[in-house]
Amino acid sequence: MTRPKSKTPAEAASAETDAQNLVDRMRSGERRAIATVITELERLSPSAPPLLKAMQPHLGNALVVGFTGPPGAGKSTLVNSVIVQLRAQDLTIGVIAVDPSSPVSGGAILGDRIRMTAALDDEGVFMRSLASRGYLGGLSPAAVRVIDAFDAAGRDLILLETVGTGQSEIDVAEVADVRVVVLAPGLGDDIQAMKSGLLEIADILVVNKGDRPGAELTLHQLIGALSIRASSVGKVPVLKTTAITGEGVLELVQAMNTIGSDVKAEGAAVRRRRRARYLIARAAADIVAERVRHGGNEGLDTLSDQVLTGDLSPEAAAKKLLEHK
Ligand SMILES: Nc1nc2c(ncn2[C@@H]2O[C@H](COP(=O)(O)OP(=O)(O)OP(=O)(O)O)[C@@H](O)[C@H]2O)c(=O)[nH]1
Ligand SMILES: [Mg+2]
Repeated sequence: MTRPKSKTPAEAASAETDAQNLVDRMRSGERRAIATVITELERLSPSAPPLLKAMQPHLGNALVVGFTGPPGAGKSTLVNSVIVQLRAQDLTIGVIAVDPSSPVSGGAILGDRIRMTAALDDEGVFMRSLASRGYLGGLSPAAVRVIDAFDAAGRDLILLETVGTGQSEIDVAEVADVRVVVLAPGLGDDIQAMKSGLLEIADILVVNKGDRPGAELTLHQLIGALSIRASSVGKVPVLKTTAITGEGVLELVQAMNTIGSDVKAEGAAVRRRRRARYLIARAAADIVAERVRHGGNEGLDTLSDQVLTGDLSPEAAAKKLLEHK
């Protein structure tokens, strides 16, 4: 294998200038520049480090709003309605849809394009779909880099859609400034949500498909479920929307703004640190998975034997594995 040659100082300087130019063009609203930056960051290409460096002074202004919930609850349709409202206020938006591969709607990126029609032909909206494969339906570290690209491009809001199953809801909780949990009447989603911990992470709870029978019932069940949690009473708005008509969406946007301004008051550093912390946790998990996968690791073999013989608990072995350099 040939090692990549390290850059000469002249090459490094020119890479820095190129990155700076690209970031400047992105900040002036040039769509092709945004697309290029996102692609380079997603791939972690050689130009990614200078780009990240050039983006640094411009990070921390955008509000990241995560939309999560069961497949087919109407997240994409709702995001589309939210975009319409935000555009009426002249705010610029970046949208990240993590391809859910949902069996309900087919989960295709194409489907999102159809439902997010507000994003088409509008200079103020830039949409990017990402695959979640390989991340247990969760968010990939690439999604965080796309958030940074939109942030550096000066977008006011970044809307992030993920399916709330397993890992992804936790990921959304970690990287989003405001977490909107979207449910719909029927299908027992409400009960499932309570079990799966979706309620735990919600800053705003939405019962979408308000036009469907059972919407009121679901709304009251949720308010009931929240009232058991003293910490959530009066803090988590429970709203009803009909994404296909836009009903209730203005109230949702108002709630997003109210919570968003509280979060923004924490300062950009707090929010960016949260994103960095998530990336570190993800990288750490990858390192551990890699160590475990690689058989023939002497330390791991010894630990496995000790667990087998009962000399070590799996938890104690895991701690030792983490200490192992
Ligand atoms: N009746 C009714 N249907 C809706 C509403 N919102 C969305 N839908 C429909 O519900 C279906 C699923 O909507 P999506 O927006 O794709 O749902 P999603 O949560 O993004 O789905 P996944 O991304 O696959 O998890 C579509 O057929 C929508 O037209 C609503 O307010 N009322
Ligand atoms: Mg969707």
